[in-house]
Amino acid sequence: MQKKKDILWGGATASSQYEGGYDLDGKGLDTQDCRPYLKRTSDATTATRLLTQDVIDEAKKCQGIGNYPFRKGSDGYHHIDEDIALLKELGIDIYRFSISWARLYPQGDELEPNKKGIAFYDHIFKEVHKAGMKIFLTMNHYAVPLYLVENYGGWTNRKLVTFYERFARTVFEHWGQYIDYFLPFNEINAGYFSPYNGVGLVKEKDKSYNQSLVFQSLHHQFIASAQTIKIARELSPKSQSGCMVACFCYYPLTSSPEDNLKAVRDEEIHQWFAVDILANGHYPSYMDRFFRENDIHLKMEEGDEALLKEYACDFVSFSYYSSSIATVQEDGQQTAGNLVVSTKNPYLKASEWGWQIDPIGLRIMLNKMYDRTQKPIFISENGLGARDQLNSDFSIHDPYRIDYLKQHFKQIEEAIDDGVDVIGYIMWGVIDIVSAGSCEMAKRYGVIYVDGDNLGNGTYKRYKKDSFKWYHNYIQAQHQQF
Ligand code: BGP
Repeated sequence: MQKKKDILWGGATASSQYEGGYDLDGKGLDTQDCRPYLKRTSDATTATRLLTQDVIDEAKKCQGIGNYPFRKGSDGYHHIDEDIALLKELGIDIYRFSISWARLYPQGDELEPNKKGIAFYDHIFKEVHKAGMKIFLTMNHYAVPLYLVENYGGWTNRKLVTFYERFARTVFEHWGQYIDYFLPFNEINAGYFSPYNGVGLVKEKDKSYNQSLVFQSLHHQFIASAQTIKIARELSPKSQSGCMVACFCYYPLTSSPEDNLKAVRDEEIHQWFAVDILANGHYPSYMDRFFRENDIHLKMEEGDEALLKEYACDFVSFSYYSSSIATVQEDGQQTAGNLVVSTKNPYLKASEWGWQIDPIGLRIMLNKMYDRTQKPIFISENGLGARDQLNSDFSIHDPYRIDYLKQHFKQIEEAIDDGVDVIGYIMWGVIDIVSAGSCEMAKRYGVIYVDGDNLGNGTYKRYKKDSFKWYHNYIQAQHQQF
């Protein structure tokens, strides 16, 4: 008899990719507001991930949206009520969204929050709750207040732990009663593979990243994550705390022992280390060798290890889009951000952005993560980025997205039957948002289409894609089985 389980079905946005209103109601500039749209080039992803001082200086000169897609996002700022009503109609059980740190603390180091920022999110929490959806909160989803980057060096500075704690306390004092699940950070391992996105590290021109700075920044985020869980347990005892990593699901390119060892090491260093620290409460032993071989000497403070141990998270989560290939062969590799990846898997088709479509990889990741942590698992991001077409009758036919979702949902069923304790699934970009990696609206994930382009032009009207009704019916049918 197949093992089945009723899980939560949801959708996600992120403040810097959805809200827009980048300078409204006192919001300060953040790192995402400084990322220019680049004509798609082969290294667009790598290029847009790099924050250098000249990129910041250029961005600060621009007083409007200009060439900065995140400043407009999906113009969510002006469509909140309409979007919440659409999500309610969609029938999702849970809505994942994030808070713009720079909207609550424009500089990041203030003692008191921005009152208009509080009012903005007060409305969102109350309306989502009123619409009957649970809340999965991402406290911080990439965007670091620019002031903290320029005046403190981003997360390289331990002072950010204090500022972050203040931000967390504000969030849980005001909205702890509405929060069902939360993540202190989105894809906390992004601090490794995309330091600009993750830890607000300004890259010196023509200098490779300083690994010590990257891992010291990550350590500060781990401490901030544990402190946030401590605050949440005090102010929002019913909420469940989580950690989240981007999962790469590495396959060895060949059956050679060298490629297999590379796949193990790549998965450890690119994703598992963050899970082992935040879910299991300690630095794993394999990091000792990595730190030694890369001459990394972490500075820890008295009590750090005890804090990580005491405030390990309740559930684990991950984003999954595609599997990757690990190999020691030089020619099989290319870089994206700080990551050396090889993307050619002859057994898989890829999206227009080269992301391989591998539903079985999702089942593999679910099994691996559950075996590793024995903690309940939320799939906090998954979906297909594609160039959807708005027709003259305002229909959008996206059978490719329905097929992608169908295949991945089948593998979630298989994983549950494998014995994995899956809590829920959250579709990324349930409303079209600006793509984080390639900085463009053209890469659409949603079941709800937003009529805007890469440079902020368009009506920003919302239209339901064919996948909207499909996802609605799928969720209803799932719940009816139990
Ligand atoms: C993850 C981010 C999301 C989202 C997703 C899709 O890394 O958490 O913010 O962007 O990737 O990637 P992209 O937007 O580059 O297509």
